[in-house]
Amino acid sequence: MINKQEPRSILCVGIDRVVMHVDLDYFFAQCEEVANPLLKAKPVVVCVYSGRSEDSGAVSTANYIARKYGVKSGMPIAFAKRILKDTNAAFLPVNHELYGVVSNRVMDILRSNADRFEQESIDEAFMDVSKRVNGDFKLAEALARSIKGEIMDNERLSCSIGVGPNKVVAKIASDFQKPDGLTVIRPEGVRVFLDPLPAEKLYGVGKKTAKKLQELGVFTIGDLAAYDPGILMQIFGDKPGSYFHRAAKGIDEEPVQEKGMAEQVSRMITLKRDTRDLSLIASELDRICSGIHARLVGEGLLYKSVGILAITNTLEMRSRTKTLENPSEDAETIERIARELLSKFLEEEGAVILRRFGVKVSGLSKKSGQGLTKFL
Ligand code: DCP
Ligand code: CA
Ligand code: CA
Repeated sequence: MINKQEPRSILCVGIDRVVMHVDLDYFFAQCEEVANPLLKAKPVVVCVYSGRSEDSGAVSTANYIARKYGVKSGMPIAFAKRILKDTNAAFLPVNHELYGVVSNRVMDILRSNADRFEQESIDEAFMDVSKRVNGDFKLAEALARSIKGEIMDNERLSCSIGVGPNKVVAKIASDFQKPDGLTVIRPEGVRVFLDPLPAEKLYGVGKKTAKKLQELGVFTIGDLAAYDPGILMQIFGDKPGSYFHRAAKGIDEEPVQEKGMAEQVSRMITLKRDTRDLSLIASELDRICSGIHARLVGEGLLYKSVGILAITNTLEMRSRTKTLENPSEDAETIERIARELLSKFLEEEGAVILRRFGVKVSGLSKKSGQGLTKFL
């Protein structure tokens, strides 16, 4: 039932708040399809190869054809290969550089269509559009269609959009119909929409929390909304308990706002075997650096320092950092400095043997021009 007593929003007096959540469909695999349209007819599986043996590693994502066979993110690659063995499936290694560049362009489109914008991950973002649609959900629906069109025309990518009175509802709505979905939930429809959904659909309810909730007899978001908030607070803590209660009722006043920047970006890997052989580590180093660079490109960031991180076979942590004179954006500099630091480190520490190795960049700043709409 709709609870008319609940306040809709305290942030936007006068007009209803209208929030969109946009999530690109099977993002990494769809980028691969756009780069090579012949893939569209086949199951496509994007893989993170660990390198320990030929097929070891996990599925990053798969297109919807592969998903029909049961392929899922996180599944072992060998398992996906078995499922798809009688098909013409394509197994591709992750290409973070490509996804970062595409994501960046899509985020620019979204930013240019929002009053306020918040990137949530490489393939999703929240947009507050209250002002530009004057609190009107019909206009918001038209805007969402036009955004889907703009992303399709410019990037050949499909996405799913949820529109709601706040972030919690918009996020669940974008996941409701996929791929190429559009789900609009008006304030008066929130409870009817949320109540029957499984509790795990609520942002912040992970597998562990869902299991605990089931033990309490809470299976749906409606069950959660009806549950005694005092007990939820006792079990999960004051803040999470009260969040679960309010979110389940569709109440959420979190503003849409650009997040503070990450302070550093780092990647770490476990080496195939413990070693101090520069050439063995260096081949991994290139891969790590290009992953870091893709993330920087994706977020439009410059870096000022490059460092290496090492965990020795006796599990000690070591690091070395070098700061540049000016902020940089290029990939080669990260690679070159990381190599220099590594070779100097191995030279200086004659006996050290590495078990894990990583690279980090810090001193991050936004590239100028980022965040401006296309019309400025
Ligand atoms: N990803 C990953 N490993 C996971 C989950 C995701 O590498 N376990 C990567 C690949 C995805 C991207 O993040 O393409 C975005 O994740 P999503 O959860 O949004 O999944 P998709 O975009 O692939 O699919 P969907 O169409 O369900 O949104
Ligand atoms: Ca997605
Ligand atoms: Ca996503």
